Amino acid sequence: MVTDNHQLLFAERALLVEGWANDVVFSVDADGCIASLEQGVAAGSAKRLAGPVVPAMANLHSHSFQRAMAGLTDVAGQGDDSFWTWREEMYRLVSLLTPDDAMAIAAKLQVELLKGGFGRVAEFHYLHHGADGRPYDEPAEMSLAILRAAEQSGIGLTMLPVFYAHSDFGGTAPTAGQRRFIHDVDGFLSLLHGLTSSCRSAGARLGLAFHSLRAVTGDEISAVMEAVPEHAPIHIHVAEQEREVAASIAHSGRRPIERLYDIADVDERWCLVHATHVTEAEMAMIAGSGAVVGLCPMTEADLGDGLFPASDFIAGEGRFGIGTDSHVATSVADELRILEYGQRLRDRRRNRMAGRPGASVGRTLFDRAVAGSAQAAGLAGAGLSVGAPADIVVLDGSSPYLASVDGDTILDRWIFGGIGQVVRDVMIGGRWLVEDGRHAKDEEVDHAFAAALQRLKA
Ligand code: NGQ
Ligand code: ZN
Repeated sequence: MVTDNHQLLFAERALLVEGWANDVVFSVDADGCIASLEQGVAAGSAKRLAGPVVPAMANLHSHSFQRAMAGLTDVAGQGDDSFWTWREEMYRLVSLLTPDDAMAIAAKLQVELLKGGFGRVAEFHYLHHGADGRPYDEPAEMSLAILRAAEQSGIGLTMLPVFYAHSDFGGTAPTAGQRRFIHDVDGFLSLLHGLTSSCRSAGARLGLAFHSLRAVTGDEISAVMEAVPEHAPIHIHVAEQEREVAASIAHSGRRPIERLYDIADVDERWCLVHATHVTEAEMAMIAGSGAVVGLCPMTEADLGDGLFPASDFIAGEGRFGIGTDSHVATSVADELRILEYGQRLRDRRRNRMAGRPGASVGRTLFDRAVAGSAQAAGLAGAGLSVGAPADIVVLDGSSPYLASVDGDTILDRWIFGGIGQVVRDVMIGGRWLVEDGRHAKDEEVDHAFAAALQRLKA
């Protein structure tokens, strides 16, 4: 129902910023924001939503092109397969991708993410140049492909162009496989500034990233930081693999996270992606700085990274959010479930991420990830409240698993129940993008994606 350019929506149950509420009418204004929220009221003329309502989650870490290789790197090689042998296979895909491929894969991924309960994606984008390593005539060609994909899918986008200059600590020259990623400081800043207006007109947020301490020197970080716009989110991969920790210590005598805090004034703008190999002192430093740790639990498991001590980190009031990174999974539930399960497998105990007795693990994980992911994506707030964007996920109320429960148990069933496709409808910025499990652009997106995969196979 639409009145005065306002849409009225009714939910029997909704997870608002202040908690679960019953019989809620949301009024969504023409800008796609929640103009008012009334609880304990009759539906009246409002459109009845088909199940419990939760906020859409931001996905804080994506390399969208890697969706094309999901499930294609699980054949044993000659030696000791690792993150680094996987990276060689990933570089092979990098060598083949055109801007059209990148767009088709990103659009498909974004539609899948919407159906998995994500409303926004932070794209950690480092594939900048042509296959020979030379910039395109339009230097932002590859970034623009991501923006176009987001226009097609409708997902919220936080664009993070990545500065990448070297292959290892100490400013080592990049390898041939990395040539599509490389800038000097000036080249990177001109890409960043060039993207400002395209992002603004596409409604995307713009931040930036340093690929890793392997890929940039301390001096380069300092030079880029001088030119970073206020409030821009800043992301970096850090301490994901033990080899990186060893190389960091060999180079500077410091572990990667220590080294990062030596070099930069890390604060709430920062997202430390993975931070897998972290000491207690480093965890306290991260928590104290207000930075978010960007956990990508399915990819971290896939790549054999190791286990982030998440239960200790939240006990110390550390902030985390979730990303799908290489996209071997595309849903909120898969990421949160394996995050908890990793802690259980390590401890041989249950319910590790609940925080306090009596708390639902699903609710604890969901609330903290919603807040941390929004912060890392550069959003001013998180969750459903007056003034916030209407980024709404409607779970399937016709599922007997959900219809029979209430409150936090809805989240536990979704995350831990293994109950199939639970996300039914998704509204982003006041627009319905997924309805009854389908996206309006499914056919064209699938068609272009299939063609890209065929081309990449040939
Ligand atoms: C990436 N991905 O940049 O895509 C990395 C691998 C690297 C993950 N760390 C490459 N999951 O770190 O050098
Ligand atoms: Zn990554």
